[in-house]
Amino acid sequence: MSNILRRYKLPYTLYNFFHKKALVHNLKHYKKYGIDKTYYAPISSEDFADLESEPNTYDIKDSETELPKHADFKTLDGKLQSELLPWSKNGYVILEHFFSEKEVDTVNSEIEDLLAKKRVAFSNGNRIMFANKKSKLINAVGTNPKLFKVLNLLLDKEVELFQSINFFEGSQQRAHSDSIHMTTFPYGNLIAAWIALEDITIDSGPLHYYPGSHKLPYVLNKAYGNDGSKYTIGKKTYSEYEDYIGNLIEKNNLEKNIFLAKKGDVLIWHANLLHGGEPVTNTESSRKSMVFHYYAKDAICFHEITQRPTLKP
Ligand SMILES: O=C(O)CCC(=O)C(=O)O
Repeated sequence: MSNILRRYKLPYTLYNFFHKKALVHNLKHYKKYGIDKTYYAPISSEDFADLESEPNTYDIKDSETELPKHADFKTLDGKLQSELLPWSKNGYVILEHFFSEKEVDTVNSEIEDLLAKKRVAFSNGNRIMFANKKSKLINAVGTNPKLFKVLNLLLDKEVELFQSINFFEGSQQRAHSDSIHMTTFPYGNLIAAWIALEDITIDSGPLHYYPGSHKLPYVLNKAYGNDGSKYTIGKKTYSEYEDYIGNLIEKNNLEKNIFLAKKGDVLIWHANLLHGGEPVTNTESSRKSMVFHYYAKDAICFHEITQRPTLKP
């Protein structure tokens, strides 16, 4: 699609019209929130401007004191329990050695194999999207029962795997919140699990994140003047969004943490936690990692920038 056409909602709407099966998931939630919309119509935060967004449990209650009361929490081992407690305060948790070296090695060989067989390919420069749809093994890692239990606990609701992204190199992405890409209503019904597929070095463009940034207001189209019109999506470029976030970080004096993960470590982040990738200072270095994004099952799912409802498998 040409860049001019990309700004119009009509081509997306037509595409959506022919993908009903992947889009009907929103309909029952539209009804619940009194939104009068077809499965193929554009959708953005503008549609919820008059509605109150219901916060998730640990956005209003402190996970430190409340999680231990949960029956599923009590089934986890002590190390994992203590790793989950600061969720409300920090907006992320780190699970050290969650996956064994052997499990990670099978993922790395599977990705190599998928690439060799041309079942997956790099897109957006340096990432492999949706390998979970091509590989039972990758899908099984993303739906690992212990990981699922943790994600369900942190959101206090049932989640479903949406996508995987694999990297061989650092993303070098500037800080952003996933809620601009994979948006939900109520807000905050997305959660991500990032897995180190090797020991990560400082020069390879490690993941970075801003503890506590999930408590800032959600930055959606309106905040950075990207509303668009009845027929068009917003005009702002993605780097204008990133500049807005950069200013927000500065204004709020947010501290940046760099995740020098060990192979098999997992970092789970909140839908609104600001994160990105450090610059790669050694171009010879690899940074093998895989991130899974999950939606809560009971939310409306869409892509705020392009105002498209999410296509679900
Ligand atoms: O792995 C990275 O460097 C960033 C990944 C990321 O931003 C994301 O998956 O949302």
